[in-house]
Amino acid sequence: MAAISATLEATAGKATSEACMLIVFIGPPGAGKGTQAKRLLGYLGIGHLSTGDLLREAKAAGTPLGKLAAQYMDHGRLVPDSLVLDLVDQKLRESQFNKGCLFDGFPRTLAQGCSLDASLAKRGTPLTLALELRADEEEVVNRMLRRAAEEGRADDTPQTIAHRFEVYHQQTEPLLDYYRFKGILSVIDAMGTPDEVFERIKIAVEKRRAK
Ligand code: B4P
Repeated sequence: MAAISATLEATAGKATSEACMLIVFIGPPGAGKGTQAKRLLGYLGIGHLSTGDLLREAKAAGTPLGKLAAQYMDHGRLVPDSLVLDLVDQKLRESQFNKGCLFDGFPRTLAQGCSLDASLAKRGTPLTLALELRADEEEVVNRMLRRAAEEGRADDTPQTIAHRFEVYHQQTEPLLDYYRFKGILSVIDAMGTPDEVFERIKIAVEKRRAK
């Protein structure tokens, strides 16, 4: 946590002098966070920080952190906050985040959300928007089972998917009230084609920009 603050403080001058968009994507597994992130990044030209991607890269590279993370991910559990926060800190050192960041799949617990807010408060650039991607459980389970058939991702088995939903309801959903209370939550209907969902996201982003 202290390390994240130091990193963000180091880039504070640059970030505060420009319109800095800091957006969080929250949604159940398979809601399309990664899919929509790619589209939104092209639209806004800000940096992308996906903790899921970072953890999968660490796992594929066989780093000590990756090996440890795999023990949680492969069973549909959240990787411990301390590991995730260290990873985020390292990534945020990159200059691609000076103009803003799309946090994809992070934060996923209230503790992660509070750590992020404390860091952002120090550099005077609070989160701009939290986007909740809301989709029917049956639909997203089918999406992940299709992905399992196409990509063979280790955590896309029916049993693990069920556990990831439990974890989402218990540990991640409380963040929605947290952001609602702060007045920055926007709920996006994530049913429909990726293009339809993206149109809704663009409207929410532009509404926020206009404020
Ligand atoms: P993530 O990588 O964040 O993945 P996800 O929740 O499974 O998927 P996402 O919502 O991004 O769905 P996607 O676009 O891929 O997390 C994986 C694991 O990493 C976690 O379970 C946890 O163990 C660990 N982890 C990550 N972040 C963490 C953190 N902060 N703290 C602790 N642990 C953490 O879409 C899914 C599929 O649907 C794709 O195949 C896509 O092509 C398809 N699809 C998407 N939108 C569609 C649409 N509109 N219509 C039809 N198909 C669609």
